[in-house]
Amino acid sequence: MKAFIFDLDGVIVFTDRYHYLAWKRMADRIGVYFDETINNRLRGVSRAKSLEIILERSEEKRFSDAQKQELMEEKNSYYKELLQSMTPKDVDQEVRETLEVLRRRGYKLAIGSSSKNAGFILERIGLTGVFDAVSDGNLITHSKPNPEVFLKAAELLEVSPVECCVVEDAFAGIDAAKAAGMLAIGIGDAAGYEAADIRIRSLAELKNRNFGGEKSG
Ligand code: B16
Ligand code: MG
Repeated sequence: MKAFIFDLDGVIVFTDRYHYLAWKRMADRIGVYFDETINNRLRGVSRAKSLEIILERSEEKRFSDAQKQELMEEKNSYYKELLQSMTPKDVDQEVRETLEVLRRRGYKLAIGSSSKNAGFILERIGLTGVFDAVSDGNLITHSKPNPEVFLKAAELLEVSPVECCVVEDAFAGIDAAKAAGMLAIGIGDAAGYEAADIRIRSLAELKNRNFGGEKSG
């Protein structure tokens, strides 16, 4: 293995509460029922697909593309307002340490996230310089479980897909990693997903395993 590709939300940092609050504010404004159970279905899912899931509960069934675009922009502006409160303290020490150890061992590190706000979040939490590449929702046309976001990360890192380990919390992300021909490591929700090649409870476990390809000396 030569590289690790990390999903962002649910692996490096936890912004699902902010996604929930922002979608809830939008849904309340247009009078559509939305709760935390429905929110669980949005994990790792693109913004457009998330909106589709929320609008399943709407009495008004026909929304034009322009209206959907506006609703997504409304949610995103609430979400970005909430992201403003994030600081480097939102990253667990264990996460920082693990990234540092993997880097010292000679692995390349990338982000593979569906989010179009990945760059902004990395800036807020002070991790911008830690990754050799950021593949995110702005670079792709197909969301997870399509492998595009991870294949793009491998391309940016200039490594072959079979040399990459993906760390993911969403089932769709594990499916995407497998479809990319990469080693899929499940954490959080995905630690209970049998399609994952390896299941871990905390990122620190990565330090205790040998993935091959480590720098000697
Ligand atoms: P945005 P990940 C995903 O991030 C989130 O888990 C998912 O809830 C969100 O809808 C998606 O990003 C798109 O985010 O609206 O910021 O573009 O887990 O792939 O890092
Ligand atoms: Mg995720």
